[in-house]
Amino acid sequence: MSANSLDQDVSSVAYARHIGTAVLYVGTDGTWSVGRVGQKVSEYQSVKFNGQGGVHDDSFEVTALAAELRNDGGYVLYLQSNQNPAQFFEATTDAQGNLTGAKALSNAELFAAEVRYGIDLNYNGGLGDAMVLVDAGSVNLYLDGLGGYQLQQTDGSFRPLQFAGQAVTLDMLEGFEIETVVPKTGGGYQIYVRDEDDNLFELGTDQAGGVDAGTIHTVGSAQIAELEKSLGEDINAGGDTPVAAGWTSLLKTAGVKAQVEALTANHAKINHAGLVKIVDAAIDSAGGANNQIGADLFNDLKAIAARGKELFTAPDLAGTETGYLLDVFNQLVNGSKANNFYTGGQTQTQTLGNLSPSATASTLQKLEAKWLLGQDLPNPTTEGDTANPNAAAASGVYKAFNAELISGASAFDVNQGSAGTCYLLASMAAVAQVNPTALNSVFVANGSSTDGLQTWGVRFFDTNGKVHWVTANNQFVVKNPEDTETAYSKVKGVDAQGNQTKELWAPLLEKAYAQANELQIFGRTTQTNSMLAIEGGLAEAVVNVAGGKVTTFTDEVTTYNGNSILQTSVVPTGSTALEQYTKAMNEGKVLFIVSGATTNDANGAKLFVPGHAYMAYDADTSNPSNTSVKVYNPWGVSVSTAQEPTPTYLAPFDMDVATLVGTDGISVWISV
Ligand SMILES: [Ca+2]
Ligand SMILES: [Ca+2]
Ligand SMILES: [Ca+2]
Repeated sequence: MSANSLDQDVSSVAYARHIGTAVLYVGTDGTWSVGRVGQKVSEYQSVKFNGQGGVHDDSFEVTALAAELRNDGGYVLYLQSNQNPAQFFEATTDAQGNLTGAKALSNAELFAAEVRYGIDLNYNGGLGDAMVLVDAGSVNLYLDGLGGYQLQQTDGSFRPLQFAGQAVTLDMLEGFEIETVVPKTGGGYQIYVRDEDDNLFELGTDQAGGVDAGTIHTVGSAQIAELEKSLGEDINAGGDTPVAAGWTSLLKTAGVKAQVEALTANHAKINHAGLVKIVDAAIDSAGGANNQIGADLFNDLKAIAARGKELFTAPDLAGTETGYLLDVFNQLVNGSKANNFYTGGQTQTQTLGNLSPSATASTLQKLEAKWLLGQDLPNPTTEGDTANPNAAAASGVYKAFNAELISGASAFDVNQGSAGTCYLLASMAAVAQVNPTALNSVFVANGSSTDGLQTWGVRFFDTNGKVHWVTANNQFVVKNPEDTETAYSKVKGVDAQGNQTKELWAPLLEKAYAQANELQIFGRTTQTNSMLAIEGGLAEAVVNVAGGKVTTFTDEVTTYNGNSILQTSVVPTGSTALEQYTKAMNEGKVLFIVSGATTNDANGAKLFVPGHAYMAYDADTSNPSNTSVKVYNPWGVSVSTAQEPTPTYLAPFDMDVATLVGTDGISVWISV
């Protein structure tokens, strides 16, 4: 039950690293294989050098990023230097995976490859040499194709942001985000940068964009308020600009002003439907999809966002007000890491970009679709459940499902489909089972939109415990359009009386997790809006769904993925790990299980399989000191019946906590 085995079990099982025109697959030992989409994993070809397989990310000190199909039936591999992340290579193989050549890519060749295959190989947020807008304000800030920050001049030309004569790049500022740039009186710029703990820093540059190290200092909250006043900008996106009487007179777009005034008459608040009307009015007032929205409209939308705290209403299912609408409207208006791309349920993304005066009405419409209408559906492609050796790279199409969101939340509403999301579904099952009302604060019901689809606001916690929201609709992936069940988490549940139901919450939460992954908040290896990117994980999903922390007991404190929400603990003096798990179980805490080995019951039904996550719950909630749990497999309920006395696997099944904890290859994590 070492902490190490855990990491290999669920996080480091074999997985498809990229699926484009071909599949790049990484085995349990880290070796590369290539295959065609739709082939089974067993049919993939290992990548071979001089006839020998076993090539991995350290063999030549290059990490494989993607494989694509060549016209001659072979493959092309895109590779990144481990030493110098700015250096990329292209290698070719024949149809059997034998390496036939490799060359370093020039910047122009890197850009061409990005555009050709629609992959952001260097993670600058764009394809090719296109400039990516990072922040629109009195000075627009962009990233160039190589990830270097560029300040836009009033004449439209660009100046690179520099530090000690070096271009400042995205990589250099890891962990920091540039909030806003303003012109400095007397020339140059003031740049406001925020770190992951929300501390704000100010730094000054000279006229050429060179940072003067001597000017760097922190900015306190009182100063932020002063700055917001003087700049007229909501720097910390707090939405807390006071709503003064007659404030709407500053809105310059007639259609938007009229909507806001109608919606807020008699101090009424703006709900989701109202906010959609406002954005629709904004799109209409631009007068054509290809027209730029202009500074007036852009500033109007910013003025509404800046007052969001007072203007918006977004109660969760328990009736408690949330920051949902303010959060998503801020992403829409003030920019978001997730605005780099629009996926829309397709297998290839399009570049999108943040809103700015020069953005078109069509961009605004896409941002509305993404943040308010739940239409930016994840890329449906997955590699499949990695616990299943027959998994094949699969794609699918989206279809609307109409059912209740929740009918008696419980673990039995969780039925994993063919995506490798066991860790997420086990987490969801655990939260629903031990605290069914916890789900009420996860969702805001928006009702039906004009497209006839239902949407919900869906809440997640990031690795720092900060709340984020996305909007998700009731469309889910099916393998074939005529299918009546989803391909991934199923629209299938059990109500409080134990009757079969159709419920949407589990598939909604699974899909929304992929959407939120694009906000770069879960610390995952691939942070795209795709089902593939959320395959494989650990107990952190418990925290992403319900907040708090999770821990397991080992002989020393270890942090996983550099992530304090997932940290092992040492057993308190005078106690045992078994006592701690038993106590947690009886107190209604979440029990998340990672399995690294196969265990069968006496009749041969599977209890545990390797590389899979489970949850367990108190077998007797009326007894505060029982020592037995029921273990649930997120694959769904599967019990012994007269027709089928020995099903393939059992869920739920009974087990003593001591047996569970003592089972070879099992790790148990508890919420704290
Ligand atoms: Ca790029
Ligand atoms: Ca239910
Ligand atoms: Ca109990």
